[in-house]
Amino acid sequence: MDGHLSAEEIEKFHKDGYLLIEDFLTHAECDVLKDSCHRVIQDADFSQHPKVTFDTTDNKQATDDYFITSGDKVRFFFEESVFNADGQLNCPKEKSLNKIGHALHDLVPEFKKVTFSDKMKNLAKSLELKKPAVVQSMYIFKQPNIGGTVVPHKDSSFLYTEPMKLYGVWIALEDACADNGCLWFVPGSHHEGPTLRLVRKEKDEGVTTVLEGQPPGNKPEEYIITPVKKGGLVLIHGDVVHKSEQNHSDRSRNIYTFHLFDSGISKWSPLNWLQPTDPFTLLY
Ligand SMILES: O=C(O)CCC(=O)C(=O)O
Repeated sequence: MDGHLSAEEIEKFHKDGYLLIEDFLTHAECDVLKDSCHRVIQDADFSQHPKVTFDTTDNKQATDDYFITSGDKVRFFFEESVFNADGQLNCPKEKSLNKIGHALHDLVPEFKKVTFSDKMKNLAKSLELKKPAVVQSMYIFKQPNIGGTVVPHKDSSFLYTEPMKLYGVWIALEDACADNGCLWFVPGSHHEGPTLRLVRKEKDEGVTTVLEGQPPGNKPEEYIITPVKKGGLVLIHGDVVHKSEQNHSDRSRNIYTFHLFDSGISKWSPLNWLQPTDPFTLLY
């Protein structure tokens, strides 16, 4: 796999708003990212760490300064259920995290290597992106049994560009199946823009964000389950509706994801929660 898409794959992506590419990374390449993430966690001191959780069902985190200023950092976000009443972790730290974000692609060499690889450049070239800029990256854990739901959403609700030229790259570092919380998509839902926007508001005491509008209202039967084997990549159009369920299994479902937009032909919204401190790094 060298990253180039066939004409059929490109057509399918434009029709459905998402595309599964099997075996994009080798198992060894996946393990390098998992090991690197493990090292980042082991090196972190969580004892004095802010207890910021990440739960897409309530959006509390998005008003938090720790979240809003995480665009150029490696920051840790916890699952809801991992703290005792005294604020201490009730499980090993590597089992407590919901995700790490949002600058792994810039700050951690192993993630940088995969993000800016020739394969990834070929993928973007297949989509004829003029000046793709990488805006954020995340490692999502979906911990065994407690890994939380990601509610139905379009990524464009959070990372808006005008016109919409946002793409998500989502790589399974372990098998993602029905029972450990794989992705579900509403094919074709990318033909309409978002009905919900997370909007940045400057206030006297700092920056906050507000959700404006309504989340997507698709019926359960419109969603197509998308299991992905370790190493598979899902290309996600910014406007396609997708979600994932809680992990009900004893197996984790670790993934690496990042987003890019075509800065050659679209503009980054000044209302996005994420604003570059330095110019976003270009893929090419
Ligand atoms: O990995 C997941 O469960 C959801 C990821 C997702 O929806 C996103 O990053 O937009």
